[in-house]
Amino acid sequence: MSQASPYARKVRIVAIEKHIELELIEDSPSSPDTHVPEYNPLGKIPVLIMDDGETLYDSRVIVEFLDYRTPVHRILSQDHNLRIAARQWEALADGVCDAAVLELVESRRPLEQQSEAWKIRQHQKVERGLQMMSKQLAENVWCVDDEFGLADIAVGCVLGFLDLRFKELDWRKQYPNLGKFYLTLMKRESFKKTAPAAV
Ligand SMILES: N[C@@H](CCC(=O)N[C@@H](CS)C(=O)NCC(=O)O)C(=O)O
Repeated sequence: MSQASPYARKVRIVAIEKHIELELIEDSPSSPDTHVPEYNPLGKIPVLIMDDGETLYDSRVIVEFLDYRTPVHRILSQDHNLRIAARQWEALADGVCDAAVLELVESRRPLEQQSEAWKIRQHQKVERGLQMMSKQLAENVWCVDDEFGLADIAVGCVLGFLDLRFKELDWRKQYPNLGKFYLTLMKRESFKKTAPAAV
């Protein structure tokens, strides 16, 4: 995992909320000497390496696995409709992360190789995603059924990632309800302990 990865943060938060201890191994998948592809053919983090050497990826599979390992503080409802609602939130939040990462990677290429159209396309996904999150959250405390769960964790992770890598976006100004929501999340130990440090 990497401290800055929003997907790895999602898994770490779920583990903390559920009191499951994980040994964290840091590995940057973009570094030439990365070991990630030995555990995940897609070369992406997070990967969960189990005691028997079996591996699980991606973050969505890992959080489901962790949630079913212990009934302590379930983050996914047993109710089908609520579960689908949470998964939809997660898909939206992760999709915003995916687009933000693609935009970031493109903007780090040599200027003459960058595609402005590609960056705009990704950025629009980020903007539309934020708009949808704000609209769906409205003035509710939590994303689904007035209960803290996976949807809130996923949204919190993307907001934290935007703070880290897209400071200029100023999403709090545009969407005060998301700002209030993130403040509530940041009161939790799991969010405090996993807050990404600027690198
Ligand atoms: N859908 C995956 C996304 C994971 C992902 O894209 N992780 C990034 C780090 S933030 C990564 O490993 N990128 C390396 C690469 O794409 O080669 C998940 O939820 O785990």
